[in-house]
Amino acid sequence: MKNLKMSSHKSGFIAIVGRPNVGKSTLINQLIGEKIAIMSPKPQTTRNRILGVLSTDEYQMIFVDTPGMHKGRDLLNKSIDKVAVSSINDVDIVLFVVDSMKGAAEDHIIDYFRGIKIPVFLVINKIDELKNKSAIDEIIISYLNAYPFEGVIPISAKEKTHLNRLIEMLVPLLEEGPEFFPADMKSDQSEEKLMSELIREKILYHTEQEVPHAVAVVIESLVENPELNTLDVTALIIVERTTQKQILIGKGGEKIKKIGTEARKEINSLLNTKIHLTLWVKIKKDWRNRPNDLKAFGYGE
Ligand SMILES: Nc1nc2c(ncn2[C@@H]2O[C@H](COP(=O)(O)OP(=O)(O)O)[C@@H](O)[C@H]2O)c(=O)[nH]1
Ligand SMILES: [Mg+2]
Repeated sequence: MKNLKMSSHKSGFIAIVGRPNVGKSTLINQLIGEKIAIMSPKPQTTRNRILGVLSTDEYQMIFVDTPGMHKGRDLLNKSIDKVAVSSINDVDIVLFVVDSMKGAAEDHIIDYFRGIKIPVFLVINKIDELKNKSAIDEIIISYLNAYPFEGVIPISAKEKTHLNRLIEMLVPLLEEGPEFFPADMKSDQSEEKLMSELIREKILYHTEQEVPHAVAVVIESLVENPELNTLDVTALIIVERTTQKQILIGKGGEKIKKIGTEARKEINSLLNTKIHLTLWVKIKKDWRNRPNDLKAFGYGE
């Protein structure tokens, strides 16, 4: 039976690449129908590669959300950039996402495509924000002059506009292949990683300037509490300096409390488990430049 299914089943890996903030994580979440990647208006929200799996009887699309490509200075940024670039080399199709509000072609990312032989689609996101719809034509022309894209599609990831069309456009390019993941699996992220990412997302929303970049979150312990039927989660928030710790904690502990409440609510509903969340803030000087710290906090290989 399995062989019969294999013979007509199609599958493929599809990388979602582009500058920070264009909506890559929003797109993968909407395509999968579940929040697997955190999103925020801050650049560098996504630091790791995340897989999102879309399964039907006929095919399986494995989307790869990547950190935005940019030139970083510290070791964390270099590691993030490496993740983004190497993910293009391991996939069957690339979706190059751009922001419709930002206008013309982005050359340095397009340069990465010149060396690869796989189809690259241009996905123009955030069209819900465009007042002048004919502006799209100009954007398309400028990009097509820069690179021979396999196809072009304007979308709004936020409002799910044209996402079905995007999927239909990809189906014919899938090749015969197995189910790489169980049909009910939506992401390769562990629940632990997802929890730490959701906490980091709330921190990104409530802090400014250098703080979001200086933060890492690790889950220190997970203990089931059978009496209350809860999961007791303790997470460490790592920052680089005392001032950052003070900002995170806030006056009278107000900010950290807010972050904790928002994170707990979302983890509760996402994992369908009642959790009790304890947050600790810890200073680890210059962790973004220390290979061992990077590894311990879940970055790099
Ligand atoms: N108006 C609008 N905003 C969007 C859309 N897609 C994403 N965004 C917003 O753009 C910001 C960055 O999104 P995110 O998915 O984190 O971008 P990434 O850095 O490329 O992964 C967030 O504030 C999103 O809410 C869209 O289709 N329309
Ligand atoms: Mg992202």
